[in-house]
Order: sequence, then structure tokens, then C-alpha cells
Amino acid sequence: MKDAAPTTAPETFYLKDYKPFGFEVEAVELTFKLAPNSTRVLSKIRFAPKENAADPRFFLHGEALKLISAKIDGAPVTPELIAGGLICDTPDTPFTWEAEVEIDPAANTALEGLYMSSGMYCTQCEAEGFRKITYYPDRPDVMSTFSVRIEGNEKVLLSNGNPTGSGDGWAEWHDPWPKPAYLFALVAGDLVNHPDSFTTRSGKDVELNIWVRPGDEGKCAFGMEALKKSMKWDEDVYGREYDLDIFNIVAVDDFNMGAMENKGLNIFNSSCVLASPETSTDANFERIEAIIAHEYFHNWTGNRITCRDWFQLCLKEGLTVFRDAQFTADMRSEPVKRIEDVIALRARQFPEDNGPLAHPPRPEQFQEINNFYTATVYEKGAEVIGMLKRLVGDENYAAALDLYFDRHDGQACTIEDWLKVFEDATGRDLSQFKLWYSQAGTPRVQVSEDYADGRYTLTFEQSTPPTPGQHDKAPRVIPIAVGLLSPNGGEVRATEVLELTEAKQSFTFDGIAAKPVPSILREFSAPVILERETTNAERAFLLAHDTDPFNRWEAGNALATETRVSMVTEGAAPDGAYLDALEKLVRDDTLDPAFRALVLSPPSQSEIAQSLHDRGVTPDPQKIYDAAETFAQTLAQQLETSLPRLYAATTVDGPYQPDAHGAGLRALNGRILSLLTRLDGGEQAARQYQAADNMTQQYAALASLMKAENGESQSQAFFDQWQSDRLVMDKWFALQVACAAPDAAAGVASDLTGHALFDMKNPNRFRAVMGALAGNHAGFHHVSGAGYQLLAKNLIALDSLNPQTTARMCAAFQTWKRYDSARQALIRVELERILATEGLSRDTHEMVSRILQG
Ligand code: 0A1
Ligand code: ZN
Repeated sequence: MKDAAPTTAPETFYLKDYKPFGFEVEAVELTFKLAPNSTRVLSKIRFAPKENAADPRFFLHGEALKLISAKIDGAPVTPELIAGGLICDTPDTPFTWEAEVEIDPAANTALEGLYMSSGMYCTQCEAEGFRKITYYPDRPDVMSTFSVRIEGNEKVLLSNGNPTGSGDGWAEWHDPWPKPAYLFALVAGDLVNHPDSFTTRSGKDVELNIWVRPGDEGKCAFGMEALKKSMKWDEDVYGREYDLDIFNIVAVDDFNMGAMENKGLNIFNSSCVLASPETSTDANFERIEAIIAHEYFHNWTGNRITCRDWFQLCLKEGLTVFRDAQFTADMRSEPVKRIEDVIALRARQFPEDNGPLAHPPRPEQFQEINNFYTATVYEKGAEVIGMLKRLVGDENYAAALDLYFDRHDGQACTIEDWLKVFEDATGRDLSQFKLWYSQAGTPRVQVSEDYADGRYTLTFEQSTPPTPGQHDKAPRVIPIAVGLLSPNGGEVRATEVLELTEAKQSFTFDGIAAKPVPSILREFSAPVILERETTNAERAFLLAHDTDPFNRWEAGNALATETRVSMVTEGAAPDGAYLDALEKLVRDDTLDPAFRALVLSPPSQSEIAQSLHDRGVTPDPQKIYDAAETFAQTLAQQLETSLPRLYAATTVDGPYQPDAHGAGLRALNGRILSLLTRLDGGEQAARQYQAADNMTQQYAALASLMKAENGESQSQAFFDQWQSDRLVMDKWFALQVACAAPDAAAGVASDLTGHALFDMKNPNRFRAVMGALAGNHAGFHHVSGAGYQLLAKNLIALDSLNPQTTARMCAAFQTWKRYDSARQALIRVELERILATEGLSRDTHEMVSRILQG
């Protein structure tokens, strides 16, 4: 399935052009007669023209549909088929539209609309996939009830809402809650279920199921527990109860994203729901718990209250990410979750915000909305809500959310509606705060300090660099959480939130006996880049003494960056004071092991490249790689005598449990093993590999061995053991590329694309290889250009099959302007080669053009 080739520039859609649909949709009835290559979809839809409609034209979206017949009030009509849909003359009074179309799910490799995955039928309709199922006003502000009849020979026939009847070869479903078409879902297959139930706080029994392919039943228990915890948490924390008799989750192998919140019928990428100790790592367990929660929380923030148009995507996504982060913090550790989120934000969102793809959390234009399911919309969208909560306080936040649910239940809303609720609940004017939704780019905040006569002053200056299409930026409201420490480590001022609203602003603290050490931007209270002249001694002091765990980690992270930068730029040796501080920390048993593991985890090589670029130094990926290796080797030597004891002390006894404490210990143990492997050549790792009864330890051992180029036999054993497990094989594919040396990475990835188990049509497998290549910083950016060429070649090959996944992976090139002119020239050739591909999808065309232009 190919999207139409853009012959001229593809159409651009603008937020300012929004017009409501000219008709109410009162009820939708759909009948599916399933057949792999020729599914028939019959629709019967009750429309009522709106009075004084801004756009009275009866236009229904439709793509890749074969229209068999159409009727209005029972009489055949001949609609005019136009680009992207059809138009038809209609009566002035309410009428019934009926259409029959034919579609080809088996040929649908784009995985949007109705498609087949491992023999089962499934759907993906967000954002604009429903138009590939039938003619319909496929826009989120058109909400209706849906009744669905499925006819097919599969054992399990599912759709949204509650089941209303079934028999041999058919099933019927009715969803009483009006919803936009992007939340429609259908699944049909020979599936098995892991059943359970949940009683809501008002006493309603809800049937719960996780549906999987036979053989995967043993991997559902953890996901089911996560679902029940999410249901309870949303009742306890947000007062939100589930609203249908049944909640179904289905695992599918071929899926472009993580999961989808279809009403009452969530569809998951199998990698985001299936879990077992033998096949999933601790990180997988944590992610699965979070994604199940995320999709479940959408039932209120997304489904009951949805978006008016796709420009408002962060209304549901930012809020739902914020809610799932709160949930994970409650289930696990608040500081650890915050540190993990900031690491991810800096790795994924900062490069976006500071490069050619920069856009505001609420974009004002797009060509292909699928290209805007970004870290900016999701993660920065969540950061904006975190700032809002910090500014208004917890109680006001809770009151505003109650008002939001009361006022907007059943509606399709905007960011203006969202902010108005906060203004009404708190009496605060949020017009300046709103800039966070309309301005792109990460603000820089420069800090200077002054101390005299017991008065301490902090002065902040904010500015945001220009981003594509946005040059001059007004100052934003930035909440900066600050604490002051005395020189001997005690806290002289507990955390308070300073509200920076001007371009330059000072805050004074009186009655401070000695010049304090400031701890600024505690908990990472705003998604900004803090710039402050400070010393490594002060950073080391904060690493040892800060009472805010986030800033404690942040001080270590800054030291880690500084030492690598001076290793790269001056050929310096690793900073001894920092190594001493790390040694002390790692041995400190009073500290949470998960926290210690994070402090021991180096900043990514891509982050170091960005740091160098920010300082006006052109990054050399090979030198950054060499510095990382030297640092790790020096740290291992420094810790030499304590590593065996530390390894033993962090080894978890007893059967594997995916709980936060055990996971933290294993994370630390894994870091120690990787250092130990640098000294013992892999003896301990080989023993661990042999003895491991869970994937976390098996994988950690294998990764350490492969990194040491001493894991060939274990890698083969791993392959032999797991070759029939799709998800574990994704790990194996990714690890081959991730562990490859810089000059070997592209070759390893290229060979893997010829492996019998490589399947480009499966997004997980494609991402395992090509995502790992893009993530191997020194390998991808190897001076030969082989990494760039291989990725481009594979993106071109994938584009005609799956434009969405292709376009998302183009982002690997977004940082290209950081590098030297030779590398830039190599990348430009590849980007231009992609753009010149005949029949290139609209998705990829938009991404590559933006990257080239920015
Ligand atoms: N709304 C889902 C993510 C999602 C978006 C688009 C998809 O297909 C193009 C699929 C899923 C979520 O936030 O989880
Ligand atoms: Zn979401």
C-alpha cells in the first residue's frame, strides 16, 4: 500500500483554518464481512445538517477504498469521488447515509486502517486511519455512538464497547459513549485470553481480558496486574472510574507505535504488553506497566474528553504522559522516575527542539499529522503540565482537573479550554504561560549570583534561540525550584519555587549567614537549559550533599560531561576528584541502588556531542567514543579491589521478581559487571550468563561480553535458545549492532538485513536493526559514511511499504548540522537521495524536507 506520490508540494494544513463539520453524526452502524483480500464494509450513518454551518458541504474522507454502492434514505446515489474522499448532494433534513466499500487488509503493509498481522485482523485508526476503512468524516471533533457487526470465521471477534450478541461466525458490539472515529477498533483472530475482573469503587464488575496468540498466554499476568493497578490508581488519585462492562487488550506483532487507546479495546504492540521473567528485562517490565497505565488513563484524558483537531494532540498526550509518570513514581521511586524522564527528555526532545524539526507542543501547521507524534508533543507536553501544577500548587491542580472533567466530559477540546479551566479554578491569568504551547525551542536560563551582608541574590536571564519559522520569542513563565545549602552541607533554605516571568529578573534571600551553595532547578522544575559558571568542586559538593536527589544526580551528570569534554578537547585524563566521588557513592549502601546505578551510567555519546557543539567545538564521534572507553577503563581500574565485593553485594538472591527494589539492585549489579568485564576479560560475565534464570541478568551478561568482543559463543547460544521468540530476537538483533565497534557497526547492520529472520515489514525488527545503528553514535557517524548510506538505503526500501515507520526513523538525521562539513556533505547526499525517490510518501517527504531546510 503506497500513499500517493507528492507530484507538487503536498498540502499543508493550518490550525487557523479550523471549521466545524457541517453535520451532526447521530449514530453509526457498521458491518464487516471479513476476507483477507476483499473485506466488505457496510456503513449506515444518521446525519443531521447543522443550522448555519460554516462549511455546509457533505464531504466524507476516504482513501484506498473501492466504493461498491451508496444510498441516501434508501435511494441509490452517485457521489463524486475527489482527492481524499467524496462529496454528495444531501437533503436539508436529517438523513441516513449507507455505503458499501471493499478493502484489502492483507495488502496493507502500512499498518494503518484494517490490516493483518500474523494471520489476525486488527485496526489502527489514529490519527487518520478510519478513512481507509470506510467513507466518514474522519476528524476528532465528530463524535458518535458506534454499533458494529463482525462476520468472520475467526474464533474471536472484538470491537469497542460492550458485546450485544454473538453466534457462529458473527458478533455484535455497541459502544454507548460517543467517540471520534480514531478510537474505533476491530480485532478478529484465533486468539486466547488471560481473563480477570475488576470491581470499580461504585461496585460495578468489569470483565478484563488480555488477548494473545496461542503460546503467549504465559506472558499476560504482569500486564493484567498493571491494568488493575492503573484502574485503582485513577480512582484514588483522579476520581476516575471505568465506564464499560468490559475492557479488552490485544497484543499484535506488527504495530507502528507502542499501543493505542481505542475505547474499551486497547491494541498493543506485543513488545509493550507481553512479559515474563525469562524473556523480559526489568526495563521491559517498567515500560509495560507504564504503557498499560498510559493507554488506560486515556479513557478519560483522550476518550471521554478528546481533541477538537489534531493540532491539539498534546491536550490528550501531554496530560496522559504526565499522569502515567505520576503513576510510575507512585508505584516505584519518585526521584528515580524523574531522573529517567529527564535523561529521556534530553536524549529525544532536546535534539528535536534545538534542530530542524523543532515545533511547539501545539504545532500550527502540518502536512502529515503522523509526523507529529513526537517527543515535543508527548514529553514536553507533559513537562508543561508539570510546570502548571508546580505554579498553581497540588490542591489547585486537583480542583482544576475536577472542573475539566465536569465541564468537558463528552467534548472535543482545545488548549484554550484546558487553560481556561485552570484560570477559572485559580483566578490566575495564564496568558503568558500559554507561550509554552505556541513557542518552539528550549529556553536557555543564565544564572549569576551575588552575596553581601547576609543577602544572597540570584539573577536569571532567559532567552530562546530561533527555531524554524519562529525568530523573536517573548519571555516565558519559568518555575525554578531553588534550595540553598550551607558550605558544610546543611540546608539553609528549603526548596521554594521562583517564578521567572521577565527576560532578566533577580530574587533575593535575606538573613543568610554565609555564602550558600545554590541548588537550582530542583526536580528539573522546567524543561530548560541552565547555564551557570561554576566549578567542579561545587558540583562535587552537590553530588555529595544536595538534599534534592534529582540535583544530586544532575551534579554527577555535569561532572561526567565536563570530564569527557576536557578529555576530548584537551586530551586530559579523567578527572580524579570525580572518580573519587563516584567510588564513594557506589560504595554507599545507604543510597538507593537504582539511584547509584543512574549516577554510574555515563551520559550518552550523542549528549556529549551536543555539549561540544554548544561550546562551539565540532564533535568528533570517534574521539567521543574513545573518551568514553578510556573513562570506563579508568573507573574500572580505580574500583578494582572493590568490584568483586560490590558485585556480590548487589546480586539479588531468590527467585526473580520484577519489583522496583530488585530492579534497582540488578541495574547497579549490571553496571558493576560491565566494569568488572573490563578487568577480568569476561570471566564473571560468562558465569553469570551460564547461571542466569532471568532475561535481565542473561542480557546484562551477554551485553558485557559482546562489548568486550568476547561473547561469540554466548551470542550463538542466545540465538539458539530464543530463535522462535520474536521479542527476544529483537533484543538479539539490536545488541549485535549496539555492541559493534565504530568501524564495524554499519557492516554488522548490513549483514543482519540479510539474515533469515530479518523482516522489514515488521516495525519492531526494522527498528531493532536500524534504530540500533542510529543509536550507535560513533558507528552511525563513522567517517566513511557507511552508516548514513545503509540507513538511507533501508529507509527508501521501507517507504513504499510503511511510510509511518520510515518517516519516524528519518529523525536519526536531525542532528546533522552538529558535525563537520565532510559528514554534513555525506548526510546531505543521502537526504537528497531519499527525497528524489520516485513515489516517496507524504510522510517521509515532509520529514526529509524539514531536516534539509532547517
Ligand atoms: N495514541 C497512542 C499512540 C499512537 C499514535 C498513533 C498511532 O498510529 C499512527 C498509534 C498509536 C498513544 O499515545 O499511546
Ligand atoms: Zn497517548
